Amino acid sequence: MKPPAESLAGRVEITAEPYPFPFYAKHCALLMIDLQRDFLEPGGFGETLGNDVSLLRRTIDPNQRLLNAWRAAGLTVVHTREGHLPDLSDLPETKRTRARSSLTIGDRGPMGRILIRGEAGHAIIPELYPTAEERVIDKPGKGAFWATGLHDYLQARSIRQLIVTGVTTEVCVHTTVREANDRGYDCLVLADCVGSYFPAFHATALEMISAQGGIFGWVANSDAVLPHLR
Ligand code: C5J
Repeated sequence: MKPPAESLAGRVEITAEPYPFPFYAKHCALLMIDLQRDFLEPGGFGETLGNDVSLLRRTIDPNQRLLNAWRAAGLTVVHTREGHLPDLSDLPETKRTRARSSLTIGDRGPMGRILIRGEAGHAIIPELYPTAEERVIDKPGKGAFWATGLHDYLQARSIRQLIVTGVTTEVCVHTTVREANDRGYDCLVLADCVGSYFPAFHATALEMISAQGGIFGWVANSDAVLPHLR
């Protein structure tokens, strides 16, 4: 998807792999995937699956710096939350029965019912909490485009590019980047702002994005973006 011609004057190049990302700020949204208590705090979905949630917490500071700069620049921010309706009507049986431990989605844990909309664990972490003006997309799947209005929302705002952050790198971030790629968005994934419970998966997932000439998109660090927001 090419940005509208009148925006070309706004193009800057962000240092990235596999080559510089052509950044059109007015046509780019910051897409923050599932930075929820259920994934980053003890007692949530991530921990019930046996994961060390502290591994994701290194993403908080760089995401905060980026979000503050993005807000100050007046650009579009979209947050997503993975979760299900309280009656579980949007939860496929396959998802309920896999990725479980002693508890599964909908069971009661220390932060309320696991991965259920409106429960304490479903909320975005306080450090990155959305403002009232920022769009929050609730998604029942791993990808942010499936069964949500995200594509329509972005199209209505002439958004053609996404800077993607959040958790986890190889699950919801990767699924979303693949969905976005198929819909014609250019995606830049920020390595320091995405995280995984599995460091090896994180590294490989990022390589998979920028390999083969950027088959799914670009990878950089947030330091490469921040100077262009001032
Ligand atoms: C997972 C996600 N890992 N947000 N969800 O189940 O990546």
